[in-house]
Amino acid sequence: MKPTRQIIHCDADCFYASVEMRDDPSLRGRPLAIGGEADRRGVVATCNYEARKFGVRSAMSMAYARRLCPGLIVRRPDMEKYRQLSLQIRDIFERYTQLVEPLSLDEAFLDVTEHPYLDAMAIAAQIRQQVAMELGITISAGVAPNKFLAKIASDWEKPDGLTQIAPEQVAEFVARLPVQKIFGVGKVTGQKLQAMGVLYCADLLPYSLEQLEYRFGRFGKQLYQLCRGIDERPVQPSRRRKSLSVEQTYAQDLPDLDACLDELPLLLQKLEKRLEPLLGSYQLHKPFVKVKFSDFSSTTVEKNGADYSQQSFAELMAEAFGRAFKPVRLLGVGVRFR
Ligand code: TTP
Ligand code: MG
Repeated sequence: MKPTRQIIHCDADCFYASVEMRDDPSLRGRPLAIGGEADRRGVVATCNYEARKFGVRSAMSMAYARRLCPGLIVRRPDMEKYRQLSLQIRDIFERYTQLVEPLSLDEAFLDVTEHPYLDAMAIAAQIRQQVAMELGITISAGVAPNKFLAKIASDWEKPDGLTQIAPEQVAEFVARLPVQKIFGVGKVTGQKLQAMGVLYCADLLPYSLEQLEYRFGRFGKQLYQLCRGIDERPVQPSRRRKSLSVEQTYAQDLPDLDACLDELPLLLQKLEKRLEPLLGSYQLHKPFVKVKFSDFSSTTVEKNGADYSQQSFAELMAEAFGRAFKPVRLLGVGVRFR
C-alpha cells in the first residue's frame, strides 16, 4: 500500500483586499471592495469580510455592490503588487517543499509527505505564521491526505483558519459533505443527483461504480471515488522557477545612490536567506538589480559572469541608478537560474 500523503492547500483570505488593508490601515474594519468603479460597469474582484456581511461577492457588479452596502469603499486593483506578493508567498512555501502547485495568485497545493521531520500541521501553522509576520496578510490552510479534501479543509474555518482532516476522519467527514462540494458537480449534475435523492456524499455510497458510470459516463468514476474521499491526483509542481528576488518599497524615497547602497546589505541578507534552500536544486546563472524610480519608471541591470558578492551587486545598482538619477522608491536584488 502507498503511504498516506500529507497535502496542504493554502488560500489567502480576501487576497486583494487584504493587501490593500495592509498598505492602508485606515481601510481596516470598514467594508472594502477591490475592482472597477460602478460608473464604468466595473465588477467586484473581491471584497473584505466586512463587505461580505452585506452580501457583497466577487464577480458582482460594483453598482449592485454599492446598493447592498452603501458605505462600501472601492479601490482599484494593483495587479503588479499582488503578483509580487504571490511570489513571496510561494517563496515561503518553498522553504518546506519543492512540490508546490499554484492554482492562482493566492492559492496552492503543497505535498509535504517527504518532509524529514515536520508533519503537515506543523508546516501549515508555520507557513501561516510566516506569511502573517513577513508579508502582513492572513492565509487559511487545510491539511488532508489528498487535494480534494485539503481544499475543502482550507475553506472550512476561513478566514485565518487551519483545519485538518486526518486519515481516520476522512470517511465520516466526506459522508456529511453536500455533493455540491465535489468538483465537477455543477448545476446539471447537481439536479440529476437531487432527482436521485442524493444530497450528501453518504447518499452516493450505495451505488456501485458500474451504476454511476452508467448514469454519469466518465464522471461516474470520479463521483464513486470522491464520495469515498479518494483522490489520487498528484501535486504537480509548476515549471521550474527562472529567478528569485527580494524587493523593498521604501516609505520615503531614497534620494541618491549612497542611500541605495546603504540598503544593499539588508536586501542581500534577505536574498541569501531565501536562496539557501534552493541552492541544492538550482544552479545560479547571474545576479540582477532592479530599481524603480519616484516616477514609477523602472530598470533592471544584470550581468553575465558577475559574481554574487556585495561589490558586484553594488556595481549593478550604480549602473541602474545612473540610468535615471532620480529618487528611488523600490529596490530589488535577485539571481537568475540556469
Ligand atoms: P479567491 O481566493 O477566490 O477569493 P479571495 O482570496 O478574495 O477571498 P477568500 O477569503 O474567500 O479566499 O480569489 C483570489 C483573488 O482572485 C481575489 O482576491 C481577487 C481575484 N478574483 C477576481 O478577480 N475575480 C473573481 O471572480 C474571483 C473569485 C477572484
Ligand atoms: Mg483566497
